[in-house]
Amino acid sequence: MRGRMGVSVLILGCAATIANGQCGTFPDQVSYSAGASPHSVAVGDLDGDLDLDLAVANWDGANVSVLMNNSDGTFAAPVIYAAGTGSTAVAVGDLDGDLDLDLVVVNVYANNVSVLLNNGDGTFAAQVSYGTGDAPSSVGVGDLDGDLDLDLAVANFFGNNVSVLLNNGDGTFAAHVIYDAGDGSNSVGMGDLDGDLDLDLAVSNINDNNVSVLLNNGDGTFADHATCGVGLQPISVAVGNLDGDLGLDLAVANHQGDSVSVLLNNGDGTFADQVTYGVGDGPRCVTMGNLDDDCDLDLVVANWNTNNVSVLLNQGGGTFAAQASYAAGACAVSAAVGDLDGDLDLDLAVANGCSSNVSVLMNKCAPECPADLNGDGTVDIDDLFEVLAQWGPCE
Ligand SMILES: [Ca+2]
Ligand SMILES: [Ca+2]
Ligand SMILES: [Ca+2]
Ligand SMILES: [Ca+2]
Repeated sequence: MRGRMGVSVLILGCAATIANGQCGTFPDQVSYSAGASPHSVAVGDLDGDLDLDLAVANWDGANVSVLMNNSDGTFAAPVIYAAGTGSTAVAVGDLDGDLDLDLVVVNVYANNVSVLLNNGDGTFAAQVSYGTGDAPSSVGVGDLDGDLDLDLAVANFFGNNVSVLLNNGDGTFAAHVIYDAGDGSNSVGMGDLDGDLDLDLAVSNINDNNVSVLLNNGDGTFADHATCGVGLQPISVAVGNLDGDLGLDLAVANHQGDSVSVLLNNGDGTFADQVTYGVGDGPRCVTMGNLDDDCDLDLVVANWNTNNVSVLLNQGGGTFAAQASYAAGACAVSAAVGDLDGDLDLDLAVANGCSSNVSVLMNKCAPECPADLNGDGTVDIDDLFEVLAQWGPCE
């Protein structure tokens, strides 16, 4: 969630056509125990065995759970590592440059972030914590100063600002530097918004009903922000190229508005007026991925009050079809996208804040015509042969 850089989101190559119906449906969930009040989930290959594992920040647990993929999209029991009080967000990235993925956890009550370095096998060293602003609530990971290591940007809810923590090159971090954002800064996304090859920041401000855009001066310092109006109580922002032209666009989940705002980049880091789309009740998180394999990015929104996720498929050009909703668990609060079962489409993992688990929803292709078993667009004798070929007791 929250616009993590490509470290945790796997965007697959795409095909020109979709065979036999619409992929990007998620009819079934399987839940896995995670921890006490999961609030954030991130995806990455944590143990280096080429499948995607899960990291879950647990608010009441003050810890982070790691769930290893059994290589088939099922997950082992969680292994829990201590973080700080109010663990509300987690992101993954190779912070110390040793080619494995490390964890950063945001601790809202502790006013810090926990960095947990990977031992190389998907186990993690004890946390090292770094101070942030007041009530940190979201983290983005990316190389902000262009020195080839991954830095951190943290949105501070009560601070009304964003903290930038530059990497010392070894997975330790310099003291944070504060930049003003807006009232109730609660989510940060990263991306090169103005096309000058450095990473900029987008911060949602829940009490101002807007998003602040902070452009990078090229050295990991940031200029004064500009703002863009969005919906009521923006609570999550994600960054990606939604319309396929130059310039990264924004998607914002509006908690009170029960909507997602799409802001298309004018190409220079300024944005066109929002277009809003309805989602479920009380959205808490928006993220992006090419779910239906048609070469553009779709939206996934986790809805707290309706215990589900909304999937909005991109119709091309950054306009979106009406949501389809899929059941998750109680108080769905965070969603992450990745190919969890290795079948080359993107699946969903959802953290459920009022239960102690995560939901995994595998991507399914819904047939346009169920009787067209061989997918050639016609129901005919060849489909009957498909049935005869499978004659006998079902497994
Ligand atoms: Ca793995
Ligand atoms: Ca590492
Ligand atoms: Ca850096
Ligand atoms: Ca830039």
